[in-house]
Amino acid sequence: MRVAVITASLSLCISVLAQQVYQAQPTDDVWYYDQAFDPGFTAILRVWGNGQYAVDPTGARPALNFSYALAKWRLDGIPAGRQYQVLSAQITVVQTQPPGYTREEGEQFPLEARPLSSTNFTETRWNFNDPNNPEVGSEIFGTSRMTNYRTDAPFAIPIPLERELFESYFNAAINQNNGELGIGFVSRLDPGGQGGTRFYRFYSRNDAGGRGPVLQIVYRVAGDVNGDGCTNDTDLLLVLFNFGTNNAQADLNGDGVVNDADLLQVLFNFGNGC
Ligand SMILES: [Ca+2]
Ligand SMILES: [Ca+2]
Ligand SMILES: [Ca+2]
Repeated sequence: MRVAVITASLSLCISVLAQQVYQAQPTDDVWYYDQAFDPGFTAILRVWGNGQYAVDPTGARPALNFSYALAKWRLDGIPAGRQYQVLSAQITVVQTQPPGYTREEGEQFPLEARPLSSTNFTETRWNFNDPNNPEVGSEIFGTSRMTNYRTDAPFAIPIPLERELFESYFNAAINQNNGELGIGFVSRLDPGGQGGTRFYRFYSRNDAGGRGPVLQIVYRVAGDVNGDGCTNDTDLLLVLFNFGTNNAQADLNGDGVVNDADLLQVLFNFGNGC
């Protein structure tokens, strides 16, 4: 009887804010290209590659055969000093009308979201020749989907991010980079074959219509079942009391069942955020 009462009261607080959602446009985005006009404040970012590579393999700055877009976000409202579990993450950009590529070309040569070596840039002080400009990493967090492709209107390009790849980058941004997270947009798509018009053109944060890139992250404090920001014995009990059920909040790894894998997540993160 006593256990039943405790279980009921724990279940009541289980639904409170366990998962949180961050969603925002970048604080800065720039068109990284040697001939870029108004790179910090252009309303349209442009990305292309050489058909084989998305990032110049010589390590040179993007010019002629390559064009990148850089963006950085400030992860406001997510406290440092704890580890987070990323449940899902996605960047959505909006392609201008009309696209310079077919749906098939978009699928074959997707837009890629990659890490940046630093967030040491701003659109107001952007200088193509600055030796400290960020480098685009080799890891690919996610590639674009052409599900909304159309030629008669701008369309949203979702770039779902690989949860496990992105999670450590997200944690590093919060705990080691003052909450700043940088993303490089690149693609292998080669404009050459289409008279120079076949490349990604998507709105920047400076678009008057507000159609700039949006980063959405669903996250929670790792191991924190009840969402109070601390992983402790309360969370342990919630997993134990829901053991064998499909309780969504206690199912920390999201595989549809509360079992020892979820218990281990609490134990490995015990004390996190407390
Ligand atoms: Ca910008
Ligand atoms: Ca907790
Ligand atoms: Ca589970």
